[in-house]
Amino acid sequence: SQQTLNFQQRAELCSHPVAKRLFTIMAKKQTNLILSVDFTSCAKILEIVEKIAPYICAVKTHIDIVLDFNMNFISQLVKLSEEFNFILFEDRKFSDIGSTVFHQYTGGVYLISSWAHLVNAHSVPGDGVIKGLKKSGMTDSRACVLIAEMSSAGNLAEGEYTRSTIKMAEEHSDFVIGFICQKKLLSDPKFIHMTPGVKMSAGKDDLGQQYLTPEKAICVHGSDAIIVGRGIIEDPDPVAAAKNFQAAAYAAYETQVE
Ligand code: BMP
Repeated sequence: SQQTLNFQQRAELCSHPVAKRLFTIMAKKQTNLILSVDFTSCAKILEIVEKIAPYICAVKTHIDIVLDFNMNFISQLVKLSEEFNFILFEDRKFSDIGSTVFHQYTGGVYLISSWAHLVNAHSVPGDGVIKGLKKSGMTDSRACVLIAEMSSAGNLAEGEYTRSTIKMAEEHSDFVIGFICQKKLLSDPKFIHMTPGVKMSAGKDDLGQQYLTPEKAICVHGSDAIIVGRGIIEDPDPVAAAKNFQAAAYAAYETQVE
């Protein structure tokens, strides 16, 4: 899966501001590493993000696992994302009818649309889920990636489901900028492929997660960016671990471009 365009060239092709910004960051900071900061305290999240920020293009949150959530925390996270130039990606996995999703996105405690540049959604409800997000997200120039495949054992996102998800993304390319997937799905260089389930060695956890290496995800499967959680946040030296993932993933990307 030779990808001839580099991240900078892909940034130039993109008209969506979030896609453009993300590819620009990846080129400028030389990183296709997304940190999945799955801690449950604001202080721990901010502490690790501040240290690892130079080596990442995006921070992926699970905001609903944070025990002491507050909007001041969000202000600090937004400030870090501006200072260190990375995208805020809330891994909310929206999966309901459009009307419900609109409220989950814009309201409740977390006010996700007010701070998350990028969110993701399952395609299982049909494209109403995208329309619900677009209703607010389009005006704020936010973006979404669709979950076309999953890393977990026995998941149902394959075959016709994945193909229909790709079609849905193409039909909503004014808001959907790419995929959560295990491999490259579309040759259109404007779409970004992000792959979770990545560690330095292949394997699994005891709850169904399955891991690929950065090299396999990018060189063999043709993905663009890796999403790493425990491989970094549970490492005794998370900064060194992040540097290793950044170096491995970026070197893998460099073998794929001219
Ligand atoms: P870890 O690297 O610790 O296994 O974490 C992976 C992260 O990516 C988790 O936050 C999980 O919710 C997310 N994720 C995943 O693992 N597989 C998918 O298919 C989709 C995900 O969003």
